[in-house]
Amino acid sequence: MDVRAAVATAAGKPLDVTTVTLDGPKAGEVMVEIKATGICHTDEYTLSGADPEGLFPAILGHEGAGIVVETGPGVTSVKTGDHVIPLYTPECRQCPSCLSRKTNLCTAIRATQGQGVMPDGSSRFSLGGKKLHHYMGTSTFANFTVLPEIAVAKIREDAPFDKVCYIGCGVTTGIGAVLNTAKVEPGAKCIVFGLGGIGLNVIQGLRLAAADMIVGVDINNDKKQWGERFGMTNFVNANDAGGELVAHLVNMTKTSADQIGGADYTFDCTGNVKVMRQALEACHRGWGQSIIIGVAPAGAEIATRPFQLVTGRTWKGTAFGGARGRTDVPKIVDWYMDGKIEIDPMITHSMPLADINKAFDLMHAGKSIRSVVVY
Ligand code: NAD
Ligand code: AHE
Ligand code: ZN
Repeated sequence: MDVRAAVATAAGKPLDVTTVTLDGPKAGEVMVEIKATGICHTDEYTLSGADPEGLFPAILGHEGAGIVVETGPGVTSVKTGDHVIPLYTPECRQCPSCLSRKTNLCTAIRATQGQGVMPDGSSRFSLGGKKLHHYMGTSTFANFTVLPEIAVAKIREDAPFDKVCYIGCGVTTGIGAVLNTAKVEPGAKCIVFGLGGIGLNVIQGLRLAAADMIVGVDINNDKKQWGERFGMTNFVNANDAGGELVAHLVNMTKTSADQIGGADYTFDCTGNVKVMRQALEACHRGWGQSIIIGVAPAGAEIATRPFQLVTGRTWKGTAFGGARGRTDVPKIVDWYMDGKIEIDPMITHSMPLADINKAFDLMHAGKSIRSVVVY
């Protein structure tokens, strides 16, 4: 069938909004009509050419919500008409990773997902008879897409697609990093580096966890009021502190009883490896944990003196906030519908698919928190 899609034809080029061909779902797959999709920094990262797994031509997008319109043979967990959020981290509940209970990183289809194809090795998308790659197993920059049934979370039907699509990545990643990965306890002192679409969700996760001190660090002063809106207690412009940023942050966390200082938990939400180092070194000696959320370009490496780890700091990473999609995403949708978490104010821009390139311009200019394409 013909569907409308934004095609990434080559690294660094604007997306080409056009009509492409989508084949129906095969065994174990479902076709979903995507009603809305957010644009995450990771889409920009892959489009820029910085992603070592980036493939072109491809249909990007991984932060969607929609309705199941067709199921392939053998599909049992969802049916036509179900409202769903596509999952770039699926949950098969059968692979060694799912069964380990130690990780959310299901490995059932990761290999083919990284090759831009469905689990049987073929693509459902084509243009003029030529294959288009899927992206992150989701390809939500098309108004219809095909996914394995293990890669959709069924959600309640009264949830608005143009808001809960953000739970498909940013909201779950930020809140999950706090609750699932760091397991922040009430009263904790925390620092969040990068107050964009992810960092603000870390901040609202920290508010849920009842953290005492929530320091936000950014290079854009406009982010001060954004952070405060969701519970940030202090703001630091990294450029104002210069080379003294880490010392400045450690000083801020000192008390009369604790002159060592340093945060209990820090979060990198920038993807910049220099910031990742600052985040680790701003942790408290003996127990501070730094959680890497940002995705860094091909070839980039993190560095620190091993002394930082010897003296009890821990470096951790998290993907999709450690969330098990089919289990946890419906609960996060409930949290939103019950008013426990906020989404609406963070969606600063919405647009039709035809204007999707504007979402990337707004992101580059630091003017948006989240842009959403509404189909
Ligand atoms: P964004 O562009 O909305 O926000 C990034 C923020 O970082 C901006 O406010 C920017 O001003 C700030 N920043 C840039 N350089 C900085 C510096 N040196 N010091 C402090 N702040 C700085 O991006 P986003 O959508 O919030 O994504 C953030 C990162 O998280 C990206 O790398 C993205 O790819 C990654 N990400 C990871 C996961 C995951 O599962 N691990 C999920 C989603 C996004
Ligand atoms: N292809 C990239 C991987 C980037 C990455 O780490 N992606 C995150 C999700 S970011 C969502 O906005 C992720 O899920 N990682 C786990 C995985 O299996 O990819 C690269 O850098 O190679
Ligand atoms: Zn994302």
